[in-house]
Amino acid sequence: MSHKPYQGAAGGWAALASTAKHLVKSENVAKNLKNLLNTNQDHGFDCPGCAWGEKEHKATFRFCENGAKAVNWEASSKRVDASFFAQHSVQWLAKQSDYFLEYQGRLAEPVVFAPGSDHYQAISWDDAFKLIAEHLHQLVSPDQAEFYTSGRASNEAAFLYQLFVRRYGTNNFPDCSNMCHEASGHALTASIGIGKGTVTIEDFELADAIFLFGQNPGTNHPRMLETLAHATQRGAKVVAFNNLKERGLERFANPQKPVEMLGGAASPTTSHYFTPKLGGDMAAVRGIVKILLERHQQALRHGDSVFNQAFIEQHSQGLEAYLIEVEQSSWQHIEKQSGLSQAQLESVADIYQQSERVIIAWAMGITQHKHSVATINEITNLQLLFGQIGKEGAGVCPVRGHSNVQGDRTMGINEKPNAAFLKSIEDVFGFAPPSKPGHNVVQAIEAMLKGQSKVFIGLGGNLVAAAPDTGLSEQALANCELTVSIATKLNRTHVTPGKYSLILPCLGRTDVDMQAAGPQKVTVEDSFSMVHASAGLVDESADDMRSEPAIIAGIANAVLGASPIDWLACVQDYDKIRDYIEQTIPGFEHFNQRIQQPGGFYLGNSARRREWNTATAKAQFISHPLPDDVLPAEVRALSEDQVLVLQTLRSHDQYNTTIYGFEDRYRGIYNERKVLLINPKDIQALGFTEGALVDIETLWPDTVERKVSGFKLIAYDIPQGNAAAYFPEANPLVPLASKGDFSDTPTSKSVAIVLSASNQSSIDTRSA
Ligand SMILES: Nc1nc2c(c(=O)[nH]1)N[C@H]1C(S)=C(S)[C@@H](COP(=O)(O)OP(=O)(O)OC[C@H]3O[C@@H](n4cnc5c(=O)[nH]c(N)nc54)[C@H](O)[C@@H]3O)O[C@H]1N2
Ligand SMILES: Nc1nc2c(c(=O)[nH]1)N[C@H]1C(S)=C(S)[C@@H](COP(=O)(O)OP(=O)(O)OC[C@H]3O[C@@H](n4cnc5c(=O)[nH]c(N)nc54)[C@H](O)[C@@H]3O)O[C@H]1N2
Ligand SMILES: [Mo]
Repeated sequence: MSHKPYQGAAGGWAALASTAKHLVKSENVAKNLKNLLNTNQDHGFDCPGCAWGEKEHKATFRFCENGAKAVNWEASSKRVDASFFAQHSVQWLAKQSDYFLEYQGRLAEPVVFAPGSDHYQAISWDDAFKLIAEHLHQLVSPDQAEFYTSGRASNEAAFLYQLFVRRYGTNNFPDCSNMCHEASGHALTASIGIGKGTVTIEDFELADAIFLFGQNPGTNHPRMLETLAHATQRGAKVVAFNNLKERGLERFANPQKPVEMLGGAASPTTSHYFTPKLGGDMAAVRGIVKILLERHQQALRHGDSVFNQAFIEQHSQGLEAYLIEVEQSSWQHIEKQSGLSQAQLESVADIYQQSERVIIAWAMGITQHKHSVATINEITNLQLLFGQIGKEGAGVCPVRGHSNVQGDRTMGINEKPNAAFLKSIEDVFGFAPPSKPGHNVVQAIEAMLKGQSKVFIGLGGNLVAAAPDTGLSEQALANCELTVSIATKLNRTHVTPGKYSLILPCLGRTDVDMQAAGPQKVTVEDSFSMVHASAGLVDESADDMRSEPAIIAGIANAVLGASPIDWLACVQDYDKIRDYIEQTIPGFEHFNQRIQQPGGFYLGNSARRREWNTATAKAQFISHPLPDDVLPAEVRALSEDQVLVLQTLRSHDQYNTTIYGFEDRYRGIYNERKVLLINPKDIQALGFTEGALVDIETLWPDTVERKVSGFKLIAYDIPQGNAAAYFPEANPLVPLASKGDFSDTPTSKSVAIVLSASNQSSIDTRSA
């Protein structure tokens, strides 16, 4: 049976049992236990799982079930070397599932794919670097190369990488954050002058209310559950807005507290739960503000106020235009788009108004829509009305994904670098970096599709599987003259090579990184702007892997030579890279000293200090009209009546494109990934039965057929008209051209689909 509703709390015994299972599966039990004990502690490594922070890096056990999976996955004892590739052709590998590819073990030596053979073959590091240099030198312009980054890269690797790429001459930095929190960065920069969250982990202990929009912490940020359970225990209100009923947002038993587990007690993680329609959150917030505005206007008549007038006057601009927009939004529009009633939103407004300190957090349910930037501006407007930014226990909190995605941006992985950053590079390194904006993910794929970009280099990640329109993304890479992947595990991108292709195996967060000056540490930044050191423990010296900084330095040295930057010298001792970072990026003063502190140091946040780095030095109320519809008009125009809006999300057993297994325990889905979660009334209305297999097709105004086949219908507690399927299986359905306003983020949480009966079996070659 593939669907069996889960009755337990999130966490608990099942989480421990699952952790044990993953320990055994990686065939490395002793080594892994040692690793887990060192995760996120003073002298261990930063968890390669999510970007949640830690209050104090002191407790004995600082890992969660899914962090354990991430550690185990990396510390596999299995190996993918040249003999593996001699056995398996690229064509054969391309037919295997994502699960199969990653489970072959750690990439162990550099390999090259070249015309004349369908197999990757061994190549020396020097020859690999030379091949890259030849290709990059051949390009007519540096803008014909794309330099992708995934958010696991350390600060040191990311800084060196951007320095190399800018010295080479382009700002083509497509990165995972273009598909992730781009809208948060854009919207917050416009609203409050800094593109990061304003809260610290301590603020969660002080908040009277925590609002969570479009986030599934039970799976994706499990360490946050403890924070939430603790908040509800001390009487704070935790209000979730989620399109689905997610178990981790209801109850939590802490697997690290045996007493709680023996007693079978589970703490509630939320006090209130609302299930808006996909893309309906902006309307929901608009409704809350509309209610509070009416209360405010009433209060004014009695010489009182509901909004924080003093804050608004001293710190903000743009209120009037915004309030006109709010007044013009009709209740009919708000209720229809949000799927929530005025009465429900009244109850939320009550909680908001009664709370002295409010945090609003969000993740992909907010950022992967067409109107994501507008939604985040709207959330920020609400916080500004009440002065809920820049005081303890309050603020805005985009909960980041990859463990160092925020740090990578701080280090300059940014296709649109600001002038101050570029000036700093010029001052420190004595060359003028390019200022013309480069490509983001969607633009990079488009440029490769057109044959304009010819070289792709990926510092981690799995672009082909993570990007929208899988068929087009595969074509884009196949069009390239050279594709290069710096990676730990085999994935779909590696088996979609360009004419030439290199796989360069690198060390991960959990590995010992030995350089001339001894074992090295790296640094990362979490969602709360805390920067701390991380040092791995697993000795991989038996294999021919190199660290990310060493690989980048090798490439840079081959392409640019040793002047004006002596790349190879930089990696002998990463203190040197950190000295460069200190000289270039504000906030990193005494970098090498400060990372000695347990738990690291706080980078600071201007908005938290109520310094608004906007053009007028004020926080901005930014007004957008509510979209008429979450789908663009030209898409609606295509549809008959039976269109559903689809979101693509993560199961409990995956890390992005890495599939650990086939259990989505909290959602009660087992042994199956090709599923479509759908309201039982929709199943009936569309003439299907539960468990039936369907083909799913996208509605989009072009001639490309976007279709996946043999997905099983699962009746689920989800609003009518909405559906959900797993990423990356559903990525072929997301049109490349369907992207967020201002952010260009693929709209992975709002895809218009229609269903038809399938004659395919649910098992295809890629999913077993
Ligand atoms: N174990 C594990 N941890 C991870 C990851 C992983 O894959 N596995 N990925 C990492 C990364 S890179 C990221 S970005 C984060 C992702 O963390 P999340 O954002 O939690 O990831 P998703 O699975 O995309 O979940 C989106 C959630 O939002 C809800 N949702 C979707 N659309 C809407 C909407 O329109 N409105 C509302 N209110 N809710 C909506 C969905 O029901 C779902 O609960 O996690 C990070 N941590
Ligand atoms: N439809 C749909 N698409 C989405 C999303 C969605 O919700 N729906 N989410 C989007 C989001 S939020 C994100 S962040 C992207 C993720 O996009 P990516 O970051 O590109 O994808 P990952 O799956 O995290 O990358 C996994 C690969 O990274 C490599 N790797 C792992 N650890 C390391 C390391 O330490 N160093 C190096 N060099 N390589 C390493 C391994 O080879 C592994 O195969 O996907 C996006 N795509
Ligand atoms: Mo992400």
